[in-house]
Amino acid sequence: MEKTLLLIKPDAVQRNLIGKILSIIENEGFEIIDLEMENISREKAEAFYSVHKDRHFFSGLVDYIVSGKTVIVLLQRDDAIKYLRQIVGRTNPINAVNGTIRNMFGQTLRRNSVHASDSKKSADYEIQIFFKENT
Ligand code: FUP
Repeated sequence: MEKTLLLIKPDAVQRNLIGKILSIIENEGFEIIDLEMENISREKAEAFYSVHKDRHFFSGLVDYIVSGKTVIVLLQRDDAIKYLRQIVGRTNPINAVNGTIRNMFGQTLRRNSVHASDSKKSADYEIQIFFKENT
């Protein structure tokens, strides 16, 4: 079994989509092994997105993720990282395949409803930011 991290971002929390998104996740065979809802601090957000720190969109991305509550979900499943990326869909909702989470709920490139770890290395890094006791 493999672990991965899902964030339900402020745009989706504000539109009352937590239940719908978690229901999709559970129906796809993931086990929710831990879950928290918080206003992510700027410090944690900058660490979480540090891979993007030199990109033009970094400050806007950090401002957005700290703008409201986020649900942070630790998941487990066979092939969890790749499978979650598949059901989440492409980064920009405009490009996301029909039926994927970002296709159904995403609003813009930034307000794309969810985050999913993109590799084993980033999953390990992202999980320890929020769930130190699970690493
Ligand atoms: P993803 O792994 O699909 O979440 O996408 P990236 O790691 O490429 O981007 C991280 C986040 O930055 C995305 F959720 C959307 C946001 N982003 C912008 O806000 N503007 C951009 O120009 C590119 C990405």
